[in-house]
Amino acid sequence: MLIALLPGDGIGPEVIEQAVRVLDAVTGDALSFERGLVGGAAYKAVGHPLPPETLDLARRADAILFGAVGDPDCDALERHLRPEQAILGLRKELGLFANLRPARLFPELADASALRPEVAARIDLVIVRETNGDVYFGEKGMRTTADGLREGYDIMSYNEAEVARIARVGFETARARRGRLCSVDKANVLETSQLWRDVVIEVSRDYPDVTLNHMYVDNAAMQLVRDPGQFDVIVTGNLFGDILSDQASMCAGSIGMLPSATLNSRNQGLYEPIHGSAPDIAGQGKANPLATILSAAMMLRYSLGKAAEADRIEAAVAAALAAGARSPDLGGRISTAEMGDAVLAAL
Ligand code: GGG
Repeated sequence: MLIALLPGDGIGPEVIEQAVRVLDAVTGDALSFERGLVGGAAYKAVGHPLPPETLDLARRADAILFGAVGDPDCDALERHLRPEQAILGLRKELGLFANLRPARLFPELADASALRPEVAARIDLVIVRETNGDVYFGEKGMRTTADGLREGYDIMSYNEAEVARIARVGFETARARRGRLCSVDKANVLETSQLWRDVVIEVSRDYPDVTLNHMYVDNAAMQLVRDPGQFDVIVTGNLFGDILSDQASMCAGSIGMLPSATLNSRNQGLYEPIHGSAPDIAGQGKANPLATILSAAMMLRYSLGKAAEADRIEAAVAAALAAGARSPDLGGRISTAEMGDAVLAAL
């Protein structure tokens, strides 16, 4: 099975290296890895954040393991050349529309959560984020108003087919868990959200066994901190999901802990930590590789049919934490490689 390894920028290569060590340990020689350039690293090497060779590799691969993109050296570039365009381009080109972001608190990390321990203990949810539409892909630009003011715009749009297919992923995910789906929108203000709500209700007729409720995104942000235990699965749009999942990560201890899978209709997947490239700590061995290691476990489960191996990795992460392994984001001092060692030792 071919895995496209796209380490990217900043801490991306460091965390990917640890995930590959863990994958090698649990799968033997069942996986072959081919590396590709992506993000700022690709721009600097060949002048584009998503070179055709990388796109070709991603298309050929059974799954993609992605690090992170983002590089302050590229801040002044035109938007289409910025590192972040690589992840947006991969999602669009491969039709990767369903981003699953599980957030749960490993019991050993209760002290690392931003919440009171008794509240944090209840967090165990999945955010299903749509990743092919919304303001990320609508028409955008810069213009000058009649008064001579610069004006930026990003059009937010969703059509009913896009909403229906992500809603189905939300319902299916909820059906396989505790049977509760919360659809998050801003239907009191946005036309896209009104359509979103209408379509989610239409799709819900096929899922009578799933309990559906709706929540405005501002309320959802507040409720995530007040009582995250009320959520099972949240389905929402691209922008709201991006923001809410970063918030959920701090409830679960650290943004360094949250993995993700982004799937297309062929179940091909891109797997990545939800965190970005963290240029401020790049190259210092301070990054927590667990979100990437847990993303590798999701890859084994969702795209490669290796659920037992995925279980082993997740159990080893829990055991490493139970044995006291803590990177700086979790209040400890061990390095990126030492965290990888701790997971390997626990396997
Ligand atoms: N590994 C996640 C990552 O690299 N994030 C950087 C980023 O800009 N992401 C945009 C997005 O997730 O929509």
